[in-house]
Order: sequence, then C-alpha cells, then structure tokens
Amino acid sequence: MTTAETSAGVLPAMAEVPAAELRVAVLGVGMMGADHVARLYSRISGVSVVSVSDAFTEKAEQVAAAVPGCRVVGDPLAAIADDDVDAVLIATPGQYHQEQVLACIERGKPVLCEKPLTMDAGSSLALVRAEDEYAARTGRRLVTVGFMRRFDPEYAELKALLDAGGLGEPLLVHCAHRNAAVPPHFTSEMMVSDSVVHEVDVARFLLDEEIAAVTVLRPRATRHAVAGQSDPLLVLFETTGGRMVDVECFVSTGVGYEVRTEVVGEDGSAMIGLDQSLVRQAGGASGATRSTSIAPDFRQRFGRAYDIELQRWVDAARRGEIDGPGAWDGYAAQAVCAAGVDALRTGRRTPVRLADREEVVR
Ligand code: ISE
Repeated sequence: MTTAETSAGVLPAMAEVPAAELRVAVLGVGMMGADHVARLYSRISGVSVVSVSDAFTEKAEQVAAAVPGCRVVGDPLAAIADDDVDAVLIATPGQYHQEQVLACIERGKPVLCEKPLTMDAGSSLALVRAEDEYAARTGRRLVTVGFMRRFDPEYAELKALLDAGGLGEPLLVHCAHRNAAVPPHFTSEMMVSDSVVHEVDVARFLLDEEIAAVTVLRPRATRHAVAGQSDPLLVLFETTGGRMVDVECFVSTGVGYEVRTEVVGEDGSAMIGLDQSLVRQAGGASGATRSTSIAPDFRQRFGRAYDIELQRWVDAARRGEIDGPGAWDGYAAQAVCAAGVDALRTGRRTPVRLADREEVVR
C-alpha cells in the first residue's frame, strides 16, 4: 500500500478496491455485532467476515466458530491494520469508536460504525476533519454511520414522497419511539443520546436541514420507570428552516417496539410505522376482535433495514465509495444530542452548536 504525508500524519493514498469479496473485520460482538456477523455471513453477498474482536474472548470465539474462515483477533487495532482486512464494521461500546474509526481512516479502510460515532461532538468533528483530509487527497470517503432507519423501506418511501413534493412543504413531524423495557442502568440522558438520536437522524434525513434548538419536557413518569428517571420524555426540535419535530420517547411501555413517524405538510400528511403485518380477526366470548402483532424489539422491526444497510455498505465499499449517512451525520447527531442532554438537565430551550458545514466538509 502506498502512503503519503499529510497534516494528519501518514495516510495511505488510494486503498485498492477488492476485485473479489470484501473481507471484513467486525469489532465488538455483543448483541448488535453478533447480529451483524450472522447477517453478513448468511444474507449479504460479496462479503466474508474474516475476523472478529471483542473484549470477551469467549464470546468472540463462539461467534467466530459459526463462520467458516473467521478468526479471533485480540487487539481491535491489529484487526484494523491486518492486510487481509479490506473494511471494518464497528459495534464496540461507544467510548472506543473514536480511536477505531480514526485507525480505519489512517489505513484507508471503509468503516461502518454503529452509533454513536464518538461520545461527544468535538471528537466527532475531529473525525469529520480527518476523513475530509483523506477525501481531499484521494477523492474517496470512508465513514458510514449506522443510522439504519434511512434504509427501512417505509422511511425510504416517506423520503421519496417528500422529495417528490407529494405533501407540499413539510411543516411538522410527529414521532413516537417506544421500547417495551430497558436495562436498569438506562438513564433519562440515555433516552436522549441512545434512543432519540434516531429521531434526530430521521428529522435531518427527511427534512434535509439541520436542527437548530432542542427543548425537553418531563411529563408525569410511569410507575414502571427506572427509579429516579423521567420516562416518558417529550422532545421538541426546531429546524433551521423553522419546522418543528416532536418526539415522544417512552422506554418502559411493557408493550413492544413501536416507532412511528408522521409528516404533516401543506398538501397532506403521511405516516409510517403502523406495524401493519397480518391482521387477524377472531370471535370470542367478549365479542369479535381484530388484531395484529407488534415487533418486540428493533432487530425485528428494522431487520429489513439492516439487510439493506449492510448490502449497500458492502456494494459501495467494493466500488470504493460510501452509500448512506456519513461522518457529518454522526457529528450533527452528537451535537443535537449534547444540546438535548443540556435541555433535559436545565429544562430550557437549548440552541445546537454546529460547525459550519461548508468550512469543514469540502
Ligand atoms: C437502542 O440503542 C437503539 O438503538 C434502539 O433502536 C432504541 O429503540 C433503543 O431505545 C436504544 O437503546
């Protein structure tokens, strides 16, 4: 691999695009990473998972054992550096992302990083800049952030409708984001940074503009809330174009995984997320009923989105491109979530401090 000096250090010039299968290392094989490994192996074409790495070696060995030719590498940075690895999928805990994504950029390797891109807006912006320097030299971008909802067929249809002007000017977006339950360590801050972050990306994606301010309200808490936490929350985004997006985030409903988004425009409205699969009608002692099922968690609700996301990531990486939300989207989401956490703590409307995109990304 050829290298060249840049202000960011020694970076490879144009990493070769593999003619054959994309050889991928998966870092972090907890619930999400293990799911990605199984999906890459069984459903995605043009790719092979050649290594996995995880702080829990036993778990890594168990995941690797199910994929022929996959080995366990103890040090994630060694897995990234490996000459037999063309691209990297990062599903480690968020505090490791900054170092690992930067190592991918330094090696010229395409990377799909699960959210968050990093733990704060400043370090995410540093990655935007590092990738930007790489792109200025090579003409290629490397970083994709795992906001999978953009690949969900329903969200894609809603976006196409908006882009075609089917609702006229969009004015309002109403969102509901409900989880049946969360682990006991899940705080109200995490509801903003871990859950509402998806609506941050959805709002930016659908409306094609940035979020300028965030307000968070704490309605009466459910008795099922983790002790001391505010659940549900109501979050309001104001966009740079004066549109408003409200989000109900409720993470201990005891029901299922419910994600709905409705866009209200000048010429009509459209909603997705009604979970309209099989509708069953039945008789009974207390009268006839009509019922359908609700996905238990995000892996079922967004299973198709993950398939499409991974296939498009693999296809793009083999062409030397990226195809999906990039480093800037990861950074913008972090900046909005930081404002959201401040708004939660202070109870005040909080402006989002975002760098000037034109100055940062050329
Ligand atoms: C989780 O991290 C996710 O990304 C899910 O989509 C979200 O619904 C959940 O609240 C988060 O904890």
